[in-house]
Amino acid sequence: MNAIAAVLNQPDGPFSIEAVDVAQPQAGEVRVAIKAAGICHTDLVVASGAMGLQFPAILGHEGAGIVDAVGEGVTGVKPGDKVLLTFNSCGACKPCQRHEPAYCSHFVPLNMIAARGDGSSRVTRDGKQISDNFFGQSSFASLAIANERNVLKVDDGADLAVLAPLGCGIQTGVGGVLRSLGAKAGEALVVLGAGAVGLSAVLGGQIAGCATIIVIEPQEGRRTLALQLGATHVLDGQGDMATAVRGIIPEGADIVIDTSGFMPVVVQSVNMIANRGRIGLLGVPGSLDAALPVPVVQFITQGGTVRGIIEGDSEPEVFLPELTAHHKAGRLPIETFIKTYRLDQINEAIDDAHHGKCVKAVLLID
Ligand code: CXF
Ligand code: ZN
Repeated sequence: MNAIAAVLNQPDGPFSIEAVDVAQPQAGEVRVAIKAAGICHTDLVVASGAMGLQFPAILGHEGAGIVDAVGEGVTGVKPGDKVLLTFNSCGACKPCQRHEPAYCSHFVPLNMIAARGDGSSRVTRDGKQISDNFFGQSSFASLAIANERNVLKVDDGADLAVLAPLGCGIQTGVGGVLRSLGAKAGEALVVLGAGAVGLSAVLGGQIAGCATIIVIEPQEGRRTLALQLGATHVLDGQGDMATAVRGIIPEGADIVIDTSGFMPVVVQSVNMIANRGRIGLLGVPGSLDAALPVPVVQFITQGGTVRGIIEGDSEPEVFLPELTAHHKAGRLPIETFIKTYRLDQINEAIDDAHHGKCVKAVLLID
């Protein structure tokens, strides 16, 4: 046994800390000694088994650590390098060639399944395979196998406990506003939901210079955080939100970004936008049947846009360095909403997240 991992043995857990063996990296792979790993809502959705996860499994897709070994042909990183891990992509399909790896034609099998096409796993427990390769990492473990494409070298002085969530939640929120929806100075932004992704969207709005940033969020503590991070107005989500938004910005919002997946509020977004307004959907609803009815004539008249967003349209090798630079310059104070736990406190961290006691939980591994 050369590692410990938070192993999920059955749907919805609990996770149990167990000794495992993590193989040497193969060609193109990078083995990383994980030091920190954020917990993202997607980990919990997949943990439920709803996406067909094979148990036992190791999840985690906001890992950060130190390169321990590299496989044949890897030239971008070397043992000892500090790295952030992010989503995986094939690099060969049309979206990847267009520098849109978040829309890789193989995104689902490479990220959401915790398996490899050939049925192999790099992690075993008592000689039996454990599902790994979740988002090309499975980083709720002290050692993880990633790929050269989904690791990014950072400065030796980087604080991995703070930067780990850049690899998914933070780039999704900031990138959703800056990259996917192209926020510009002076625009009016509405953010639905003030979890880690929503608060990151607020920070994206700040970076863009949005004149108005309205956050709609039922939890008071999160509304307070949103105001501290740059929201100009907050609403609690009760009643007609489109009327409330137009009470603040009569012409409507240039951008509405949904991070909540909570359809009773999301459906109101079509009445919140100004002419040529853009609606971005990135919060995943609880049901596959969730739908957004668009009043077509009104939408045509408005010249509105509605689009889905994955990972904030990130091209990790370009956007993650931009985000680390924003953090270094004080424009991305994400530590204000990160709470750290030891890996063996993973179940407590998830419980805290469910009960609104933390916004972004990050697990630390010695
Ligand atoms: C996910 C959200 C659901 C679609 C795929 C990407 N993002 C990360 O957690
Ligand atoms: Zn995620």
